[in-house]
Parts: sequence; C-alpha cells; structure tokens
Amino acid sequence: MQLIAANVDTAFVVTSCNQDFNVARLERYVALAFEAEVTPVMRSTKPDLCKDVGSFVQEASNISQQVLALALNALGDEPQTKLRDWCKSRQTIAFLESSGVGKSTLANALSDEQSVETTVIREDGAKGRHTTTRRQLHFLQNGCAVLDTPGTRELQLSDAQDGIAKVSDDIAALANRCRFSDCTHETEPGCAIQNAVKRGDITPDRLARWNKLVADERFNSASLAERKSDHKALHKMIRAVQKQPKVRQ
Ligand SMILES: Nc1nc2c(ncn2[C@@H]2O[C@H](COP(=O)(O)OP(=O)(O)O)[C@@H](O)[C@H]2O)c(=O)[nH]1
Ligand SMILES: [Mg+2]
Ligand SMILES: [Zn+2]
Repeated sequence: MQLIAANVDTAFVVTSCNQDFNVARLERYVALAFEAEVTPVMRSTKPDLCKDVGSFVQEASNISQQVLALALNALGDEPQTKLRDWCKSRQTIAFLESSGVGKSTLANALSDEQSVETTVIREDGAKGRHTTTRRQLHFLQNGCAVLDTPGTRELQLSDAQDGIAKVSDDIAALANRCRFSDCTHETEPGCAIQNAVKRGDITPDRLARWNKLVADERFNSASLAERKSDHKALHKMIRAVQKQPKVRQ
C-alpha cells in the first residue's frame, strides 16, 4: 500500500486522447478520489493530436454524472485559463494517472518557472516513459499548491468500497434490490442489475468493469488485512520469546 498524496482538494485525473485512454483505469482513479473525499476532475489532454476528441470526452463523462470531464490542451495557454477555477489561494490540486499524459506539462504551465522535467513520447505507441520519479509540490504566486506525481503503471484499490459505490451509484443502488443479498449479478434470478442490462440501462461492458472493480477491491482489502494480522501474530511471538527468562545451561 502506498499513499499518493495528502490534503488534496482537487484531483485532476489526466488522460490523453490516444491509445493510452482506458475507461476502467479512469474509473479507479475517480473511485479513489471519492474514497479520499477529494473532488475528481477528468481532463483529456492532447486534443490537438486527435480527430475525435468528442468521443473520448463522452466516454470519460459516462463514468459518472458527478464528475466533470473536459478536453484540455496542455501546451499553450489553456491550462492557465481552463484550470483557473480550481487553482485558487489555499487550494491544493494534484495531477494523477499514467506516464506521458501531460501531468508535468500542466504543472509547468501553471507555474511561472518551467521547473518540472517532461519527456517527448512516441505518440504512435502512446506509452509514456517515467520522467517524473517523485512527487513534487509547487506553489503558485496566488498561494495554490500544485502536486505533480510520477506516472502510476497500475492502480489497485483497497478499503475503497464507498468510493466504488459512489462512482457507480446507480449500479450500487440496484445491487441492493437483487433478490439474493449475495447476488453475483451473473446468472441469479431476480438480479436487478442483470434486468437493467436487459433493459439497456447499463451496458454489459460497464457491468463487467464494475464486477471486476468490486472483486479486485475485495481481494486487495482481504489480503492486506491478512498480511496485517500475520505481522501482528509474528510480533506477538517475538515479544513472547523475548520475555522468556534466560536459562543458563
Ligand atoms: N500535442 C500535445 N502534446 C502534449 C500535451 N500534453 C502533453 N504533451 C506532450 O506529451 C509528452 C509527455 O508529457 P509529460 O508532461 O512529461 O507527461 P507526464 O508523464 O504525465 O508528466 C511531452 O512531450 C508533452 O509536451 C497536449 O495536450 N498536446
Ligand atoms: Mg511527469
Ligand atoms: Zn444481482
């Protein structure tokens, strides 16, 4: 388990309008932000390199009606104007997501000095390289704190049930109406979620992503809890041995 940041007000979930765009990953970041009670905002960069920006933004905004999803060219003056509402005095904003999506470019665009290193990536493969290797906090003249983070290759959630329920609040609400309380939403009769899929209210893709997210979170939380209790048991044993009176032979 690794902490990414603390005391953040707004988390910009940054993604590029290219092959690197991944709805399931965006969904996790949004769930993470909700869990941490941070406001997520999705920003799709590199609209200048893409023919169909609208469909990327639409896919991102389908993730949750509670989250703003907008395109943003990280090069030029758009960051200054389009992020202004969040970059206020005493606010802390963070840029999250994979490498090569433009997090450091955005951090640079906001600060007066170009202090963050960025790397040109090959847009055909769309995979970023890890240029940023540590978290960096920049202070803008107006008193806003801007956190640039290294790209995360994979994000797994644990202890994030509330965040997951919030990102898919319609599915979570339906799950409470299934006939069986331990419904897996696959083949059971009286499954409110499967019925919604049949009606066309929820796409099968979205349900598959949600099932996986819930299962992964459950697995991660259980294995972390198990590891914690293993550690506790080991420490208890060590303490018990240390307390034994020393016996001379
Ligand atoms: N054309 C274009 N290039 C961008 C945009 N955003 C970032 N880039 C480029 O993408 C590359 C990776 O950006 P970087 O900020 O290092 O990504 P990071 O790994 O998320 O910090 C750099 O060459 C940037 O100039 C954008 O909106 N449009
Ligand atoms: Mg970077
Ligand atoms: Zn069900």
